[in-house]
Amino acid sequence: MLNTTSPAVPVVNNDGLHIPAELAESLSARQPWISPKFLYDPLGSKLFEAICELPEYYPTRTEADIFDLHGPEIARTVGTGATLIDLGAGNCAKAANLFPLLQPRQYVPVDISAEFLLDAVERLRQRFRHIEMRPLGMDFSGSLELPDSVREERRLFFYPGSSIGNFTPDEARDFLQRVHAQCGRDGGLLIGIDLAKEHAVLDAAYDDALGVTAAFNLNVLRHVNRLLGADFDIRQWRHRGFYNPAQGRVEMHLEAQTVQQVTWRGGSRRFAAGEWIHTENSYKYRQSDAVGLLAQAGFAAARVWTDPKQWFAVIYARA
Ligand code: AVJ
Repeated sequence: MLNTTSPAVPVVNNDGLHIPAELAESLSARQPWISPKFLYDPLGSKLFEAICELPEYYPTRTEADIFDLHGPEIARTVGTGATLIDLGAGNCAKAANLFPLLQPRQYVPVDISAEFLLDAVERLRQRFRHIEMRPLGMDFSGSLELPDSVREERRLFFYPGSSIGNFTPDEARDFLQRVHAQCGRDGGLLIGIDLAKEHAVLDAAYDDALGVTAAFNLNVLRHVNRLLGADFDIRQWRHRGFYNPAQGRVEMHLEAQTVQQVTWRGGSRRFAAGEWIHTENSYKYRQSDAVGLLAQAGFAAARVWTDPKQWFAVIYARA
């Protein structure tokens, strides 16, 4: 858990590995990779906010349209007065838009980007004084242990934006199982999942004309430089973002533009010109597969809402 109250405590992820050790290991692998959770330092979270404004990046807009169109029906389905646990809350904007409809009793936004989250919650507290807010700065990708301060009554997990796409389908099932285990008896999960679509739409969404996604991806190297004391030269790397049809996922990579030696605390590696570091997967699901995944994770009957183009699905799965 990333401890937000005592920064002197070494940051440990949920495999019990210290984050620098986890990073050094993945950078030293035969096929080097960096977990997408490291995209979210304070600047990375802001760059992701900017991505959500891009014309090419349809998921945020499409999901918001679904909530605009079906909000009242969604609220009737999930009920009001819940403990709303927002996984990967970021700027908390998606949940805040639903507050008037869902009227949560307690709001628990969770995000690895703790500093960014706490800023957002400060502003939210001014707007919604009657909702009890318990922000948690933690990495929930490995385990999902919630402190006792999180109410156990009527837990509604909220996992919007297709963040589930960062997991492989197997990992996603395991993760959803852990969410299910935390739901309690009359809880549930409201999740946004990006659907399979025309490849050109996906390619543009993850390699936009302005280069915001490129900046978002490259920024991970700045974050790694700080976390690991590494000396990545950002100018020597190039963003790659595209749909991989064989895997059913968008992939982001960073491509070395020249041969280079990168050094960090306790290690170093030579990258060949043209070598790639894999930084993100974003799986796209067919609606039936998304519903099947929730069932495999132990959830009961699901309700699905989509947009007219069927680009995105909002699903409520009862525990
Ligand atoms: C936050 C993981 C849902 O996969 O679309 C946006 C992250 N990466 N552009 C996604 C992202 C590149 C986003 N998620």
